[in-house]
Amino acid sequence: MSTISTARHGDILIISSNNPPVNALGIAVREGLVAGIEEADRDDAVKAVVIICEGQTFFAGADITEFGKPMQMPMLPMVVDIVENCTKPVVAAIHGTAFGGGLEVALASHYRVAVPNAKLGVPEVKLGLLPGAGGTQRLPRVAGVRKALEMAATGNPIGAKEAYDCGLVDKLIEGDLLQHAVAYAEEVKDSRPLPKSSERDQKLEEARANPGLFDEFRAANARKFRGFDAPEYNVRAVQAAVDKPYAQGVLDERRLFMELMSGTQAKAQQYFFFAERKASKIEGLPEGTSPRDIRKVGVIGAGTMGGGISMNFLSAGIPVTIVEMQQEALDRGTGVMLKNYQATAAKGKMSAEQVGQAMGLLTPTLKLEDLADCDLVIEAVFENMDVKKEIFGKLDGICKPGAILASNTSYLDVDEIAASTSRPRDVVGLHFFSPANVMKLLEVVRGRETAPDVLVTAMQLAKRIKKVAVVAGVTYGFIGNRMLIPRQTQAMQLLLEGATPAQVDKVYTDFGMPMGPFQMADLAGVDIGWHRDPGRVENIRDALCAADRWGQKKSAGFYDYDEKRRPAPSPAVQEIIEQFRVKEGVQPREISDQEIIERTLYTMVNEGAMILEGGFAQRATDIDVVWIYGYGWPVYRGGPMFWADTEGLKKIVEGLRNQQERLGPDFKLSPLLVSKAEAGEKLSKV
Ligand code: 3H9
Repeated sequence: MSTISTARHGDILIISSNNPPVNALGIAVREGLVAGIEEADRDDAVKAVVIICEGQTFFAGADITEFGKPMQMPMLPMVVDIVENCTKPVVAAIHGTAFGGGLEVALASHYRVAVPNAKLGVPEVKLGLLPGAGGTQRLPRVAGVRKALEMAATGNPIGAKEAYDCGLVDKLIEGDLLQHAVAYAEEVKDSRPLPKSSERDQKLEEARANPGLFDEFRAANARKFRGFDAPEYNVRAVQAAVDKPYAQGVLDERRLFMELMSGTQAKAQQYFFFAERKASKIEGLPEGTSPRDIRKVGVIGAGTMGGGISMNFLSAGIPVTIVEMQQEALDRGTGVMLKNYQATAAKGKMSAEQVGQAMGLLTPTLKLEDLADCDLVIEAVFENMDVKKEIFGKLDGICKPGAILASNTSYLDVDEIAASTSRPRDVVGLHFFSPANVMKLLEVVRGRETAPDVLVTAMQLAKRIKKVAVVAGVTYGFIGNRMLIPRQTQAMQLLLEGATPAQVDKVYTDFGMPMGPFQMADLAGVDIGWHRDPGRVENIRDALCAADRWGQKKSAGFYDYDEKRRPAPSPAVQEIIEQFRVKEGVQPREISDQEIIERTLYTMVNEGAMILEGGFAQRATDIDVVWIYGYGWPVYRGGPMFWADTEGLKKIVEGLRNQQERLGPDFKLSPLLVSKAEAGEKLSKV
């Protein structure tokens, strides 16, 4: 069956695309569209055209897999011009997602009709790009400059109703889309002149009268756009639509598009697009493995983690039984959950009714036995192997056969936990990241004996609760936290040798991270994992904890905090650091930013390579997904493995070798990293 087919409905020509999964505008679609429009132009019997797509969606954009390959004619900008210049009225019939190049085809059509649940957007900015087929010039002319700016620079789509309200959609269709689109085409078939988006000017007037609008938009979004190239390019392209004639604006758009396309950020963001989608694919599963049915979930522990984890399921409409040991802790935990929901409702992101519905699915209890009918139980108590083993031993006796028993441990050996049950095949790690109701990442820890269907269930469930799941092997800290260890160790060591927390953290924020290692420690709690003996002070961290400097929660950690939680360098911390220098006989020296990068980021890359070597991650892209979704690695740097490739593996190995002595006797270079560097290969391809 051909990708694009045409059919007649009386005097209306229907051009229909069938290019699963998302009707991307690959070469066959582009050729077919042109042929369809030519057919309409040629044939006097055709009075109007409907462009429609089969399957899940209208064209979801250019075919991203073609990027970076030699361009094939006709290119999309030519195709949309051909659509707009068709001598018969063209109606775009939209369902699903009219995204990117897809919306550009719709904008070039003379009319747009859409079903109410359709979404329209130009998400190119999320791929480090801008709409490059006239979208930045036509969208402001059709939807208005403010709307176009917002859509192009953020990449967020709008719903069909909003699109109708701003003039982007001419008619909302209830019922059969094709039938109504054909009827609409009949209505407009004799209407002339044809409304060409590129010729419309009226909606640009407001912005022409208010040239400050663009700088206001930049200022209002400065934080969100920090570090990214593409949002500013999108703003400039939309500005060109206002400042210049259409023909000139299109040339500006093309130039800006090509500049972005050739940059590293676009490559990183496109790499990440595919990395994220690859993460859900599990290697080595028997064919046809089907998931278990999860209708009811149990969560043990109503603390910050347990509460956050529960909210994910409640929000997805899955009932949760939550267990605590004391009534007071149970009440506190469920109270926090309700408050969190209410805060979301106050922001208008949830209705009071939805809050009621979610909380109505929650059953708080003090009895572990109440988990007997749960299909999945997630343990979220504190990190102590003995406690976890005891709980899993009890669950083994309580839970129904086939129930999945999961631990939310962030470091501990899932195999050892599994061995405390008689059903290790049903045990899996589900490592949520804090705050668990917000963070998108889920590490699914595959134990030695974890059954394939348990793994499949976990990955599918992650989708249901809107998480991005990555499979990790059993190793201390799994993927993310294991890589954090050398980074935190070296960051602490750098303090001793002469750096300040602020200097180290600034290297990270300049790099594009939301915070550095010490800001992160203060946020998470400096006391996490502390032995709790103020008399035992063996390192800077112990000293901070002993001095009650546990981080933001105590308004003191590596920084001092004011009542608005704004950090300031702390003389007390500096004194503690100096005491340790004296104690260990360390002479402070000037530390360069490059050394901070080599000792904390290069070591992370090295650890990532060792994780790959050990088979604890399925692929390098998974490591990058973990760091982008779990730790705020800037997506425009593509994750630590991708970044290492852009930095150059030879340079990384050299940097690590230069630092070898300072990295200490336990530091080992990853043989995989070295061999890739020597062979001139890439790490992110593993
Ligand atoms: C553009 O248009 C540039 C132009 O302005 C200018 C050009 C000159 N191409 O996400 P899913 C694959 S840039 C190729 O899991 P969902 C995807 O990899 C483009 N492949 O489904 C996956 O493959 P696999 C602007 C694509 O239902 C499969 O489709 N457009 C493309 O959760 C299913 O994807 C965008 O950025 C593509 N454009 O979500 C839209 N899109 O099964 C990007 C998807 O092998 N796409 N695939 O893993 C999306 O946002 C979502 O895919 C969508 C569906 C919402 C459409």
